[in-house]
Amino acid sequence: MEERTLVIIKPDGVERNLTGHLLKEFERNNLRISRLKMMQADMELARKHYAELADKPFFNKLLDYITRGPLVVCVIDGEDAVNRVRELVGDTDPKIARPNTIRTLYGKDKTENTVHASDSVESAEREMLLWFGELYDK
Ligand code: YYY
Ligand code: MG
Repeated sequence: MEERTLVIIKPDGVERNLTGHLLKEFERNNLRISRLKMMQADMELARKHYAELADKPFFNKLLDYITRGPLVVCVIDGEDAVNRVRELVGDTDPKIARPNTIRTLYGKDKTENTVHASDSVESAEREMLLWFGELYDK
């Protein structure tokens, strides 16, 4: 099914000049970038984005990291886009992700793992509204 998903190139990716390379990885895999912006998240936005993790011991560390510098937020479209993007991005922990995923190749650790990708169509809708302030038609 044709889907849309939200992808964020996180601060460690932008800091290490990986933005162009990572965007190209998605395009190379026949996924389409339909929205794109660079911005810095404030604490309020970061807290909303990661709301489901609020009770985790790493929550404050995660908020400090995700707000520390510019990030690139995009909407990516394509057939089965949510799962295909998650496959390209790999496991949360770069150490256990499959070989050749973005996180195995570039992630530093379980927090600084270079890219965010929505985990479901419902999460994607919520996150697109949060980051772009618009609802998308199905
Ligand atoms: O969806 P995904 O990003 O792969 O992982 P989540 O379990 O949703 O966690 C979101 C985010 O939280 C993860 O990308 C880094 C951070 N995090 C962390 O800092 N430490 C952990 N032990 C687990 C997750
Ligand atoms: Mg997640």
